[in-house]
Amino acid sequence: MSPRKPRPPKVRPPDPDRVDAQWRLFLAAPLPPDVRAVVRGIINELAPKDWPVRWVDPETAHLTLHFLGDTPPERAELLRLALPAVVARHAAFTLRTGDLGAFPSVKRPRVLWLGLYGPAHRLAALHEAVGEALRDLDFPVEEGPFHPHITLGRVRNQGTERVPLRAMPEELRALADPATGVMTGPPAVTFPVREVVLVRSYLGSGAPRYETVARFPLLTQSGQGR
Ligand code: 2AM
Repeated sequence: MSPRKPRPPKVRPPDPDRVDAQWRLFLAAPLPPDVRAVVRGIINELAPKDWPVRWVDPETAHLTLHFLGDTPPERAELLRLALPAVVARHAAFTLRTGDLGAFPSVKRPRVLWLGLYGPAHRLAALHEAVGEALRDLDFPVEEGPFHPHITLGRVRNQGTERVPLRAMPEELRALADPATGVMTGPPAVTFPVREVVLVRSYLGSGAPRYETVARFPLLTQSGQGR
């Protein structure tokens, strides 16, 4: 009998339940149910267009502040210790939902988003302070301008959808007011930003699953940071 040919080792995707697994983390402001309902409404309206877009689950829509990526769990612990004081120095504030748009542009859409209005300086200051704390802890922080938005969907490279990617810019433009070029969103919903959450995301074959691993309250009138 001839010796069996050794099998090549199996390559498995990293198992997020392994004790030494890295945590894929990001920091975000959570959205209340009425804003998630706005997100759901927009997606319900746009999904029948059959664009090559992977729509988000409205239940987990959020406003990303910083994406941290794969992080050893013990480094997440550092964030749990450092961020409460940083975030609590900022007073809670109110934002409102705005118009629709695309990154990097309507001509080359990769991400479809719902914009936000409100005290941009408050949000920018919070984003900057958290970014500085992350840098102090040697976390990678994305440089460049911060464009606060709620992601609605991400464009796939190639879809099996009826409408190909190349038709999207024109169809997006058709949604815009011809005079202003603005893709007007649904009536504005106002919502408070009262906390920043540290979220672990689990990637799989379907939509990512998100788990909030820490909450950092902003300062509220009671002075309790909540
Ligand atoms: P988004 O809010 O613009 O969609 C979790 O993946 C979150 O982190 C997403 O909501 C996503 O941004 C944000 N994010 C930022 N940079 C990312 C990157 N390089 N890879 C994956 N997600 C990123």
